[in-house]
Amino acid sequence: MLDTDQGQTVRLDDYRPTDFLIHLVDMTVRLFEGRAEIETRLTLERRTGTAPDAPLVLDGDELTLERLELDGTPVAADCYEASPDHLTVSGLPESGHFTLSIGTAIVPENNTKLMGLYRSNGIWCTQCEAEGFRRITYFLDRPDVLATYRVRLEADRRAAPILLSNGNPGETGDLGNGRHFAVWNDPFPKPSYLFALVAGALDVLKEPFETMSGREVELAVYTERGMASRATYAMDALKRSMRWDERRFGREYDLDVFSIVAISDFNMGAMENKGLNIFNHKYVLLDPDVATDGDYAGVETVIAHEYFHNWTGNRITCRNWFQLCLKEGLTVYRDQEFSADERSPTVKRISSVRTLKALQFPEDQGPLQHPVRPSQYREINNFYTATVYDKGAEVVRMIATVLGRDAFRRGMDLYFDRHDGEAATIEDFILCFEEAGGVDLTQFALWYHQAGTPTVSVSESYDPDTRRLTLSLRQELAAGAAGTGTAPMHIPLRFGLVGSNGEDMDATAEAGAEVEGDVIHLREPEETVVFGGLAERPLVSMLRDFSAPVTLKMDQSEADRLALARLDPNAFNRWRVLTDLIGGALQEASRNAQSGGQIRFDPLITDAVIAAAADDGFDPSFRAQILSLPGESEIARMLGENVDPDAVHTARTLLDRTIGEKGRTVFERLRQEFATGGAFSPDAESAGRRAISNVALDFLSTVDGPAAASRQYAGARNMTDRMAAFSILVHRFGHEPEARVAVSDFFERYSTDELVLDKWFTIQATAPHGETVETVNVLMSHPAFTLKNPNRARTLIGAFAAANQVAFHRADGAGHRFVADRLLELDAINPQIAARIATSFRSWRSLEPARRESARETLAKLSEDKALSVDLRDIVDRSLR
Ligand code: B3K
Ligand code: ZN
Repeated sequence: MLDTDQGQTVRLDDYRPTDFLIHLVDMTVRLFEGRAEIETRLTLERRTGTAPDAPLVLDGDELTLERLELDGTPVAADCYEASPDHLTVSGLPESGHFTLSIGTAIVPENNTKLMGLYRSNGIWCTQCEAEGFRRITYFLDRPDVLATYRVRLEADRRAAPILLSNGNPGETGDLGNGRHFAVWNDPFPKPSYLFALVAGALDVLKEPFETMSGREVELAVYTERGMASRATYAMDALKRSMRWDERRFGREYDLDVFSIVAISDFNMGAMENKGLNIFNHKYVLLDPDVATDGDYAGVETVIAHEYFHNWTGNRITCRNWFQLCLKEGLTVYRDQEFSADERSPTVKRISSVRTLKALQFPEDQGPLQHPVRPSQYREINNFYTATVYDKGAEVVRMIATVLGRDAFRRGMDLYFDRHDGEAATIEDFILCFEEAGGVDLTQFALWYHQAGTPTVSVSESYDPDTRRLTLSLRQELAAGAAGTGTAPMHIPLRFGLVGSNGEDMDATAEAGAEVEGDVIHLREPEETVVFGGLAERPLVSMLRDFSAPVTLKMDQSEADRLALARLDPNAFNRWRVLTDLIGGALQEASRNAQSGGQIRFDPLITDAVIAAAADDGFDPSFRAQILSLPGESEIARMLGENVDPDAVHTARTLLDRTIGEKGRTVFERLRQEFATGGAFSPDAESAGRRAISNVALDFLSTVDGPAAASRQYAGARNMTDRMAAFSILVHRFGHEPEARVAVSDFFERYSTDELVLDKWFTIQATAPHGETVETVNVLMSHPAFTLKNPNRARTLIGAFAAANQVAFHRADGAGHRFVADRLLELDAINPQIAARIATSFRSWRSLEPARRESARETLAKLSEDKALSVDLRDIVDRSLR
């Protein structure tokens, strides 16, 4: 029996199907102030081959049983046992269908974990993934139990005029006493984690959508009162997502209605419940006055992601939670492809790779390392990680690279055909691509099973006499915390050989590793490839579009890299090569700052960055990416050991100033050309113009001081420009009066808008000074702050720990202790959020000795606390491992 209640380890090898099948779930939920009564009538059947006397063991979590009937008759006391965690029923029929009616009662108002049924600003709502349904009723709460649902909701009409659940709407009516009811039927068998209900006084934006086969669907976005006008972009993104999935993957929507509900207290971004997606309101509500371009892009991505789950996750779900990447990695891949098509593919790829490197690489290279498909866990909620999501998406992308676009699509079609209505596995998924592409993916599948970031080293030699280029390739995978294997992987390396005219040269692979079009398939620990017929020595452009999630080590001269930065026809690689050069320079500068040495930056590198920014041949959004230099955490990750965040900060600040000084005229021109004045439009091109104008302002401020940022702050006509200026003022000029004025002005302007206040907290929490520890401590007592709201906790404490290296790792340990104390407070309220924030300690071993010791002590002290939740203990103990 799978059981995580006590936090024991759950193992993939222990998986076995349930003894019973659940065919139909017929629920009645009666909502009252301070109480919810749930009656669940399950139609069950013993699975063929199961022992005739095997009891039914249902999962619960903090439940009390109020009533239990078998086929309409109360179950005798000696035939069942009920505890908060389990309901065990024996003496059940050996064969045929039978019904079990279970009564439970809960208090949604007291549910601060926000798992199961809870209330947010008066609205009843649910979150069941991964194991929240068992907090509502006793159930076989695991993803391989698929049932159809009929749900009847009853509530006071004034408190909850809107009553929603999964599927299609059924009967509605009056119950007298001011109460009413609504019935919902979901014909698609689904696991319990996709169950949802919402009840409350909500506003709605509705629009029709005609699917590709001509079916009418009613789309609805529900918001808290007065907020529906902020849902228009979300609605637009939803329609574009639906159309795109039809076009790109042939996937059509399948119910009569599709609803999104925006909620203010939510543990994550959003949830793909069948036909009734529930969202953190941050990913629905937008308005140019309160939302930045980043917020618009985020809404588009999350709306698409949750919608795409309807096929990858819901119609085909996961056999067990070890298969989480089957839905998450694949759905991230799909949403990335959508955004690439809707916006600029290169810029989208750059931003996905930045995310991967910022979040997944440190995870893969530290104590929280685990394979894309883990084989054991203590708390499944701690496995909704960058590895499962983002590296999972990279693995799917590599399958597409290995197969090519057409065969990949055939593989997806086969997957949808073959597994629709099933709970599938990674093996099922891979097999579809092996069949569709006629390829053997046995070695490739190691990407799912081996943790860690492989290093690929490349050296080159060109022989002008034979006109041959030899590439020597080596792959290495270090043994890491996960203890998975280190066997050589199948690594697809997209490449180009660039001539001095800036065009890719035609070359024939004459010997060595398999080369297919522009992809080298590296399979052995060491391989060479020989290319012939090259009239001149080419510039080797390797790992184009980041075709594999590896660390690339190129034995390439600075001159070649700088030439590639100018010439490479692959724009992604132009960005990468420049970023690598800058990254190298920042590492050296940080080491020098740490040892008291002199810091100087190679002018060839800084000039190359400025030249790329000035190049009108590129989109503004691409140029803004070039100018977004590696951040302090990224530099720390590249350094890998003995990190002193103060030294990193010094180096980074000096680089900004150096580029600001040298690039001054370029930045002034960019400001003139791209500073936006007209009406706000959220499209990618306009966003790109704002991005480059604001990054130019940032560089200019390093030289000219805060005046221009202050002016932009005061006169801004949209939140993107205002936030950019606000961030410059607080982060670069925190001790100047201009910053203090902006901090109080910002609060006054937006004091009634939670989502904007989140930005106010984050900007202050991420100010890179040691004193920010004290500032954040003071902000904890601000009337607008509460640990109970996950967004607030994340934007103050979470942002401080994740994005403020200098203060979080303050030399005297105050940052570590402050976060640890907050984690304990938060753990008592909402363990999932506490565990998530605690992952910021994950790279503690790479700190310099004094800070490392402070982090270790802090973690060790946390670990001694007997009262830690399973969630937080799991992260703390693994981090110490
Ligand atoms: N599937 C949800 C995440 C659930 C997290 C549970 N701890 C949202 C998503 O990935 O689409
Ligand atoms: Zn997802």
